Amino acid sequence: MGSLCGWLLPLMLALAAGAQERPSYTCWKTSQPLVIDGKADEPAWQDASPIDLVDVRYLSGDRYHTRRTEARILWDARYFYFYFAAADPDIWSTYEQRDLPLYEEEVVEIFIDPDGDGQNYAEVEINPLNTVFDLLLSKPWSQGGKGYDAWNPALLNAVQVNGTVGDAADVDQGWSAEIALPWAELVSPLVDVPGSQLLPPQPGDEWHLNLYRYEQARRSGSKNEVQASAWSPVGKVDFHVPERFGRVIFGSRLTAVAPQSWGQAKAAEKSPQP
Ligand SMILES: [Ca+2]
Ligand SMILES: [Ca+2]
Ligand SMILES: [Ca+2]
Repeated sequence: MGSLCGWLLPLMLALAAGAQERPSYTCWKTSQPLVIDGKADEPAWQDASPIDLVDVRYLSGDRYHTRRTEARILWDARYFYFYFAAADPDIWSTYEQRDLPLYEEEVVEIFIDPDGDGQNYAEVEINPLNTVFDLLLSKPWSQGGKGYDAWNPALLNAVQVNGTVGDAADVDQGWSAEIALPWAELVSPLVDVPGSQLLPPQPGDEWHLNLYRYEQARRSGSKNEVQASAWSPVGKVDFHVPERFGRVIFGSRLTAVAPQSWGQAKAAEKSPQP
């Protein structure tokens, strides 16, 4: 009995956590076109629910890094829109050509697995120099997946830097990124990303995705201190964990609804409101 409980109970808890305890987000449809300039000053962005990224390593979903990251998501008939705002006292990046390994430096990242099968997903990264790394994957690297960086969708992307990129002598405020991914670009002969999902999605459709950030505090003469953040934490510093992606439900209109972080969802389960 003891040995049975010893492995069965943790397994059941792990299965339950994987099946249920992931954040969800209602992604509202914007009726006004967005100006992709790296700024979220459009009314649609102001009404979209903010997501606070958490430390990717802790499944509790309630550990935050000192350099905070906020994200918002919107959609319309042509585009899937993402906005990140990253607090950062020392902004730096060096890569200026598409598909260089931006993840070695400072970057925000979007992973999209529309049908949630854990395979055939898209990865889009952008750094403070407005350089893009975009890739399709057949499945996670840990499962022998193949990556196709020949996928170069016609993104609209812009960043705003409140400070200077690459100057360690001054103190920066942070940087923001605004990205519009055309739905049509998810169709590729390289990898079947949409699967059975409709493009553009229909109101009520649910997709799986995650949002990440690498923030690297530079240390002279020693290894950088890395702060890795996620919308849905995965329990380790590995972003290729599609079974942990959060759930995005497409809404039909723009409205202000309080977002629910994963930590808040857990708290609500423990103490249901009357
Ligand atoms: Ca804008
Ligand atoms: Ca930094
Ligand atoms: Ca690419």
